[in-house]
Amino acid sequence: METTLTLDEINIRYGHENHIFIEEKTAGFPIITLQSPTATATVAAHGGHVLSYTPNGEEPVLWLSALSHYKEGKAIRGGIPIIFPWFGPHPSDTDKPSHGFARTRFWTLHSTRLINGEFPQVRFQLMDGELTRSLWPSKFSLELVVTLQESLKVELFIKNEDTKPFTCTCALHSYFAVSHISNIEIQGLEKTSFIDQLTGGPLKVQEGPITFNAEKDNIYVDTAATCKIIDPGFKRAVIVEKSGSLSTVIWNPWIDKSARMSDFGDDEYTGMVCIEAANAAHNAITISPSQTHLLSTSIRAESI
Ligand code: TA6
Repeated sequence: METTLTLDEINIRYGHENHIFIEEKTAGFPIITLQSPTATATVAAHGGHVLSYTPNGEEPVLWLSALSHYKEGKAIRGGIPIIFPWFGPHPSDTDKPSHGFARTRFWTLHSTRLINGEFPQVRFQLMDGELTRSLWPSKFSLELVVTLQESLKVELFIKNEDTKPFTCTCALHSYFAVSHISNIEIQGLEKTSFIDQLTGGPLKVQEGPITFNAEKDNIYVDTAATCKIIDPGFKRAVIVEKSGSLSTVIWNPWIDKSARMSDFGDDEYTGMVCIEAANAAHNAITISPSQTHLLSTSIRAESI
């Protein structure tokens, strides 16, 4: 999005009446709204960050902290942060930002379109630059495509613009709204091996559906499985499909970790859970020059 355009000019160029419009949450913090016949989604240019996805007349499907920051350089707490080019703490330099830099930069609005006259789609881009190269030497381009149809589809195209291969870890770090963390279960990862980030140590194996009664921070590995949140309190299941991902991260901070995060309300942990389409740990990906890796997730809610 050219910063020289006024908001009105941006809406003339990229808006579609009743389906796509751009406004500013605060000055210089543009947010694009996508409206289909059955749902609404919003995406911030900052971080290429999907903020919300709400089927008409339903509870929001994605969770967003009431205490989130909305300013350049700070990751938004909730929605779908884009994690690139490393997942978690930097492997060797603790001075570098956790979860890489893609989620704390302004992305460029590339284009919008309306599919079949009713399903909105927006495309953002992020290219390497001086700052990113000071943190990670490789040349890259990221393209984010968000499409609102029967589901919310989020596609991250990771292209190697350099002359030699690069290896990265990445994730679509989705935060989901739930009625109460103690009353849900996550199906789909039964019998899957995982790294327990809280204890470290050898791989564990998931026995049965995932339930919660304490902090949980698991990286399930070598899995392309679809996950399903069963939420009796909201009388719904949330189906989380993915592609181009061999790790799934499941996280709830519970009480103590919530209290340590300034952008996370002390009691907010009861209303959220993360199911992240990732490539982490030994599922890191290596992309050859001029090649592109597609990481995507599709989300929808169904009544139960
Ligand atoms: O997704 C799990 C995780 O790696 C947790 O360890 C926790 O740190 C979470 O990401 C959020 O990280 P952030 O840097 O956004 O506070």
